[in-house]
Amino acid sequence: MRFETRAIHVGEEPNLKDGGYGDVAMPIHVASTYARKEVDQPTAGYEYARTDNPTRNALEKRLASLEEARFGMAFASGLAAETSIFLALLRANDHVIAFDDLYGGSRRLFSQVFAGNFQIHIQYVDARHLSQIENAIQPHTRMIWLETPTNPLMKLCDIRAISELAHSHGLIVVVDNTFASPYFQQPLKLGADIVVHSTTKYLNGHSDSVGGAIMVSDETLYRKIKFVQNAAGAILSPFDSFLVLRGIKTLAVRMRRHEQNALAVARFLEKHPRVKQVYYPGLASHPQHSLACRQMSGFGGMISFELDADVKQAKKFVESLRYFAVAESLGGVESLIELPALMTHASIPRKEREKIGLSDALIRISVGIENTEDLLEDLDAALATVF
Ligand code: P1T
Repeated sequence: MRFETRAIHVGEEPNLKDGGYGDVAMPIHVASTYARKEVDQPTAGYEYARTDNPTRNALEKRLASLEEARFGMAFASGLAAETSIFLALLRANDHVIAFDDLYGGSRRLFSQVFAGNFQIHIQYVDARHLSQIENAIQPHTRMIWLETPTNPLMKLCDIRAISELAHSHGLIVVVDNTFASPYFQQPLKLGADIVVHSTTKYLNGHSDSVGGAIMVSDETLYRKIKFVQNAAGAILSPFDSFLVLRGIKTLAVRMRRHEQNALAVARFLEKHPRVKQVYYPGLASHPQHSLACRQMSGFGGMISFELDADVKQAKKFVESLRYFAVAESLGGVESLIELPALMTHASIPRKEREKIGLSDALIRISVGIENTEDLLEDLDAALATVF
């Protein structure tokens, strides 16, 4: 099965035997527990819904198939998935090398919870440069944590080269693949060990569910993380599992349309005289455009940019738009816009933001799948209002 077919069928095959009804959509199994005929023999393998639930298991099978992984696990949020990786694989005094441009909530979790309370040492480096990762490796280093493209500055890192370096030192490579989605990038195939997603974004795609996912092929890693999924219990609910199963069916068509609109918006912005800088890996002007062409099969729907303006004017611009809601999050069918320094990345200290080039006036767009002309006209009109 190719990607589009797996996205519709895997995990949701109609059951036409054993008294099955032949449902073409997976039922939402709501039971919290499962009755047994015999005390020590769970019926049909299910015991308690934190451990396993048929609706969540169906989604987990599909999630694995999208990244061509052997195993998938669904969590209550992207950050719950990230937390489960740390709990499963790291101990006090371990050292983690992380890309310095990450979702603000991930940096907050790493710096304020795991470094702050659990003595896990996090070192942020510019992972665009392999030498920076190489120089950061220490005897206690266990893991390299990457986003590519990054949130919000759309920087890329070379997953294959970093994985080769990491494995020569016995390190685990984690890639947060939320921005690209498995439709445009499959990190496990490039050598990464673990893929993590916020399913809140493209995988669900409709801004109506918060969730997270982990995909792995190594069985030892799977067993450790699966143990924590049950032991710590940050699982995705049956209803949210249903929503994500449903959302994924249209992932391929949505991603192509997100990209088509994003390319049009990026080109429009790049040509506008009051736009200083556009960060989109699909533009030839992006410094890592050739890496994007090599590593990704498409460039996605996320763009960030700088107006030739101060924060006040940037705020006025985003508040003047008609179709772009001013909101955190991304990856839904509707276009969203925000100022990362004041919203999604406000928890990162200003000095740290400045170090990575995240200015107060940076604007980030999650380009939706609306009509392209409507979006361009809206942006044009808002720019005219400000300037
Ligand atoms: O929100 P949650 O489902 O817990 O996912 C966290 C997360 C993880 N990784 C990336 C790359 C993300 O972008 C996010 C969440 N990001 C936003 C809410 C945002 O607006 O950037």
